[in-house]
Amino acid sequence: MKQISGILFDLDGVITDTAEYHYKAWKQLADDLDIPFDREFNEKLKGIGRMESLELILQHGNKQLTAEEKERQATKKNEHYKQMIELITPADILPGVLEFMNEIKDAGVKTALASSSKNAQAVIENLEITHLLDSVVNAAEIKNGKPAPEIFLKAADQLGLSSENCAGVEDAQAGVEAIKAAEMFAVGVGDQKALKKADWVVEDTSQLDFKELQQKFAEARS
Ligand code: B16
Ligand code: MG
Repeated sequence: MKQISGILFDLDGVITDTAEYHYKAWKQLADDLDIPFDREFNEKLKGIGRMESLELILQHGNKQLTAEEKERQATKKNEHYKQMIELITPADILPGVLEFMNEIKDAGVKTALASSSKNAQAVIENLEITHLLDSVVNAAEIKNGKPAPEIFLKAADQLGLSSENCAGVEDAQAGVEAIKAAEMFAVGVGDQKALKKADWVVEDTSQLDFKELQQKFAEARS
């Protein structure tokens, strides 16, 4: 049976629900700029970097800003987001995730964080899970964000593993596409329809199970 050697995690929406804080911070920015913004539109921003997200919001509202003003708005959004994540504690880890990560460790499988967020380090420190991650990709070093495969390829590389032996876990469509573009096994967390490109979709994090993942991975690689 083909064994998994590495599991690469997205952060927002997989390990913890910082997606909600991003939503609140973008909503505030959109309200300030008189741009309509709802949860449906917010879905498009999941997994997408800060400046790319701002561009999508501005396009949506038919607004044009100077480069300087864009920088100012993005910084303001980030300051708001940083205030919210200061309050994160281990109680904010999504259901089942800690058990899943511990099972992975016990099985001797390596783990890495492949989050597009430049605030990921602060979040994992507040969640107290740094010891459960063998490697963390620095989002600032990534040139082509999700759906490009770069961040997942970099995570595998940092673990010294090749793509075919890795699985990635994602809640966003752009993230699942990035995992598949990296030729890895993709686990989607959330809506089956939205994440249809994933190799295995679970409704929520409480359904993540290492033995089941290993089974599905072996079937897909046989
Ligand atoms: P920051 P992930 C992504 O994290 C979020 O899903 C996305 O909404 C956010 O815009 C992006 O990080 C950048 O975050 O502004 O903190 O650098 O899902 O890849 O863990
Ligand atoms: Mg995510």
